Amino acid sequence: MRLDVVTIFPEYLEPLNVSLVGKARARGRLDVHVHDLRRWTYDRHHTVDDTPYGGGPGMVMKTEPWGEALDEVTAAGYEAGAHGPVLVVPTPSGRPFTQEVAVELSRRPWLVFTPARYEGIDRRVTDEYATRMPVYEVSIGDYVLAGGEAAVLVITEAVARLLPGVLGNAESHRDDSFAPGAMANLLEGPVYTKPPVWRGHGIPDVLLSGHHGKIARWRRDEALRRTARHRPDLIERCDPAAFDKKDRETLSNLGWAPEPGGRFWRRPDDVEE
Ligand code: 6GU
Repeated sequence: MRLDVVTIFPEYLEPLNVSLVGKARARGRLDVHVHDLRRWTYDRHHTVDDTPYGGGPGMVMKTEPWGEALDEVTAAGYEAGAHGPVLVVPTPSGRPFTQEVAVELSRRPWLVFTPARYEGIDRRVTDEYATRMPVYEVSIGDYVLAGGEAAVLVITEAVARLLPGVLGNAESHRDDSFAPGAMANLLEGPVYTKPPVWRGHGIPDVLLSGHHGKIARWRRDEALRRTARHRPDLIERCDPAAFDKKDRETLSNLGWAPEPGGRFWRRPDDVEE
């Protein structure tokens, strides 16, 4: 997979050299190119932004540097043999970046990122490139960052670990909390390793029982408990067919009940814990 990132802070992308993404690069699974947007400015101050039409606070990133940068970066990629580019535009007004989007992006051969600072990029830039390639405008969560660079790191890590031969173990992401179809999209419960007692804290006996069925059931109940507490929306969104008899019993013990229609489970407000 080829990645191009155009940014006014190339040094912000340094973490792409370490850890999992760095290893993916070293193994030749990822070919990363970071470009300084200011290379495509020609005034003394290397201006990349200007005041917004219609007034208002903040600055907007100008069309020309982005246009020239993206033309040159895509041309260089094609010349190097890349094909099928996708433009990934990190923005708080994008659609939510989910595991599903990560899986989709991991199947593309070439991602071009345009992290913006200020109030974002002049709309005409995305409109222009949307005539040439798919455009993904994505947000990594309901909060506002000063720029899209951190989002590029997040997206790249989520995508890189899905590339064949990067994680080492193909099983490793099958039961990711948000993998499509995973454990009915439950959060994962707690995990433990040696020593068996640490500062007086033991581990649940069942994990030492050697009884695989009981262990699997315990893990499932812990996942249900954790999801019900931290992400009740995931429980409500679940197809009830994804819950077996014991799941229903566990949810009921946690204060959840099936709706009359049977389609959704909802936690009554008056239940503790
Ligand atoms: Cl992708 N960019 C910025 N600037 N803020 C964000 C975001 C992206 N996702 C959530 N907040």
